[in-house]
Amino acid sequence: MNRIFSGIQPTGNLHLGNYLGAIRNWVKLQKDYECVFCIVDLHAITLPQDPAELRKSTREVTAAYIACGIDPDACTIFNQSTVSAHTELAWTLGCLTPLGWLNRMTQFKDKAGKHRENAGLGLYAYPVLMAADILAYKATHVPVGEDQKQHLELARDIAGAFNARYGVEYFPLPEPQIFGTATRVMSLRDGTKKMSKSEESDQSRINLTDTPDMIAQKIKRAKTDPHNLPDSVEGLKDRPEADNLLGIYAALSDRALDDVVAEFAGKQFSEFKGKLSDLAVATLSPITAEMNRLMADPGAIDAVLRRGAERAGGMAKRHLAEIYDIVGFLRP
Ligand code: AQP
Repeated sequence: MNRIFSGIQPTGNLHLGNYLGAIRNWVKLQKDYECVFCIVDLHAITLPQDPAELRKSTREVTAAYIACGIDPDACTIFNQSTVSAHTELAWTLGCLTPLGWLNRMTQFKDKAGKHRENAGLGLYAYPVLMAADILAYKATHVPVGEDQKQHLELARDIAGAFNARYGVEYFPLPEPQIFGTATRVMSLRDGTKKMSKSEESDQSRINLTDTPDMIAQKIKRAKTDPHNLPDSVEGLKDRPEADNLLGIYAALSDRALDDVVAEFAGKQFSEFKGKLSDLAVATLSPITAEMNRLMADPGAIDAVLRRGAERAGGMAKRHLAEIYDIVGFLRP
């Protein structure tokens, strides 16, 4: 059976982008694939994190996975730091990753900003750890949002470099799976910027923990432009905010973008925003309620993670032993 690996960083509130670009797709895939879903806490510390918040977010992301419909009995759910094979394999893979490949990664450039010299080695090496996450399970498919496409291409290159260096066909080349109309949900304050957990303004995103009132307020205040809504998808060109809001509507209602554009053609933003708000609340409220219920019992969440760590750890350890044999490490 084909195997999926994917993960989310416990770096703050999960938002609509994480839901539409990632988790919602995982829910649909779980019946057709063997699934390994990780809470990537090692990636989280590539930027400074408060330890107590990191622990809380790790449980919160776990609760979100389950509340969105991931079945913890059928899928493996665990936090990355509990399986040491990720960091061990990252070293082996790092030794065959040319710096030139890493220098091309746009996420590093974005996150390191102008202070590149002060950025940590971890932030720079992040894509190698991500390759190790995927390859430790010999995953064949990786469902992600559009923003992770470049990292995934690098993971494929690294898998190919390992196979070529050792003359083996050990790693499958993992296929990216980028689905739907909301592969890149943009900020509500600026339609040219990705909706992100680490963006300072909470008004820029809809969090999975927001109340219906908060969702409605954020959509009401979302940036727009002075025109009415267009009557064709081509009319969304150079109108990033309209494009984003209509794209969110299409994704939430599981409809094609042109269908949604036709429905709201010529309408004012205010009317459309009311409908979008109702749809977002109807979709997210049951998830928020279930997350709150799950978060009230941290012991049960930890039990899911413990079970997941055992399963994931067993699989990754077996693969790591095979990899070490290929590399030529003596295991006396
Ligand atoms: N805006 C988005 N639209 C669509 N998909 C998105 N994803 C993230 N943002 C969007 C997808 O969510 C998964 C998990 O992402 P992550 O937590 O590993 O980190 P990220 O991509 O860096 O997300 P953030 O919110 O921007 O986190 P911070 O601010 O901490 O860096 C991935 O599949 C991603 O594609």
